[in-house]
Amino acid sequence: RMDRGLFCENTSRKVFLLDGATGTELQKRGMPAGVCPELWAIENPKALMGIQEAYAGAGSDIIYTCTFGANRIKLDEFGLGDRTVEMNKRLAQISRQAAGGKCLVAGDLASTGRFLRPLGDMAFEECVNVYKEQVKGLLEGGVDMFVIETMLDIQEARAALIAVKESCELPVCVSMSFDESKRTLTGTDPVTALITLQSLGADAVGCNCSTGPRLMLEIISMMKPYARIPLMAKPNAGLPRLVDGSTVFDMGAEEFGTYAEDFIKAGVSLLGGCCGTSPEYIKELHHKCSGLKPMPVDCKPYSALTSSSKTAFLGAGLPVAVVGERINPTGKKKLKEELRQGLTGEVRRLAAEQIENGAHVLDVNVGMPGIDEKETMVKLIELLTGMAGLPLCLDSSSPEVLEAALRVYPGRALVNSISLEKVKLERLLPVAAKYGAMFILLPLSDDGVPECSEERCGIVEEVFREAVRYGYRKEDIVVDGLVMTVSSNQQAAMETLKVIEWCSRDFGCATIVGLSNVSFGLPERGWVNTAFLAMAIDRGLTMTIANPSSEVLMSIKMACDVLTMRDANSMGYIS
Ligand code: HCS
Repeated sequence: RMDRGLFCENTSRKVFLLDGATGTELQKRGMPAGVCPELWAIENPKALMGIQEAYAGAGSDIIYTCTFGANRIKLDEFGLGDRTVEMNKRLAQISRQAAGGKCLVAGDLASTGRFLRPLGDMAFEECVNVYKEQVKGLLEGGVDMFVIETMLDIQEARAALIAVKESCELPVCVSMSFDESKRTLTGTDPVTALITLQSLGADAVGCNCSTGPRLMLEIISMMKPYARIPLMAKPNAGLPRLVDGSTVFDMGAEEFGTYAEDFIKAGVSLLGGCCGTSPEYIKELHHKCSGLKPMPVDCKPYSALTSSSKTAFLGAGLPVAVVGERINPTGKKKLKEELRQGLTGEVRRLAAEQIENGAHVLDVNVGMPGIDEKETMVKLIELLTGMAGLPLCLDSSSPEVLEAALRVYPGRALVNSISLEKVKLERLLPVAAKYGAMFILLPLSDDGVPECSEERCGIVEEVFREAVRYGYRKEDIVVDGLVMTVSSNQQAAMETLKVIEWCSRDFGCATIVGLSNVSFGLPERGWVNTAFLAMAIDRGLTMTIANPSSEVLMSIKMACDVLTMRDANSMGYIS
């Protein structure tokens, strides 16, 4: 079986050839329309073995099990749901036999055909469990690795990825399908899909089916600058056409093969074919790829959060991102009352208002007595991902709440927050890391908040050292400058500014600051807060957690973006 480290090493040294189509090849070998393909393959093992042996012979390094529709939900359509484990096991065994030790066998997972909440009615955990059952059968059948393919919905892809990762240590690749608008059916663009799945721990990401090679090349080129992992592509044999009720793929093997070099130059390390391709196409790829090496992983450090439909890049040279702080019951009577009653009108209103006023990320905090925080958090995430499209900042100090939130959040979230406090490091950090979230680092410890900047910077380094053990990089963290009240300590603002400057210029990570503490006890607090924001932006601040409905604050922020060269051609300011 393949080991994840080895997979990464091998795919950086050599282009891995995948197989070609299974479904359209089974049809050529007599599989009638309307039957369950997986059952037909089990009952006609020679047909399946013939296809897979031909792929191995043509040069495929990895063949996929014929289990595309072998999850319980799909098999139930044929009354076969109860045979899920047994069928997956058998189909994996057939592929093992066909591979004959010449190539690897990837256990194939694909869509259930149902939509997850909030688009549909399937609960996230139900979906994870459906995939876990299939994974169990495939593992029993002896697969070397997994591939999750033709995914149309990022949330379903996440569920399948989590199912594999919670079941075994084998490498797992995820391949999405994008249409001509370069989005998945449920609206995810290629970069967002890549960043989301890569941070969740996929070993390779890419695309298959739907388009022919030409459009797929563009999609791969979009992903490449952000890919820290190998990219994969499995295009169809051209764009499908409907002729007399059946689907026809026009591109011949020779023409298909002419794209091989372009794919490799665009950054693909795993290349094969999808619907309409055959062993002949793989032979062409094999021929064209011989002597070609994959492009190196060449991705500059970047900080990014995603929702299911967009990526928010953060960092030097980009406008300061505003994290809307309003979805937090502290001091909000109406919100508290509604949350207690299980109502969401006020949350919707606060979200809409913040989006309208230019928030880039929404913070969600539901920590208050008298409610089930976990249940409320999950409910609000489903609500907000349905309406907002903005990345979320998940704000809870409970590891259980955080894990439930990160599981259902359909992108790469920002966790608020992790400090040097023992419980945070031991309980929150592993959870944030498991889901690949970015996190806000609070420079405080069990002894409290140090007043001087040097001590705070020391804490940043200490927390970061711990985070590195979980795979974190500097670009994955956002340090909170932690401002205290100037009216009780005149040094407070300046010390925070020093932390921000040190992080951006010396340590090299993103920063955030909340504003309201600084002015506590002073008159005309808005002016003090806004002046402080402007000063922090000058020191390199990346984000602020604030109320985007404050006009003065947003106006000064946009003016600062112009003055600090973060707003190209002043476009944000003008509009
Ligand atoms: N591996 C599957 C993908 C279908 S989109 C097949 O049939 O080739």
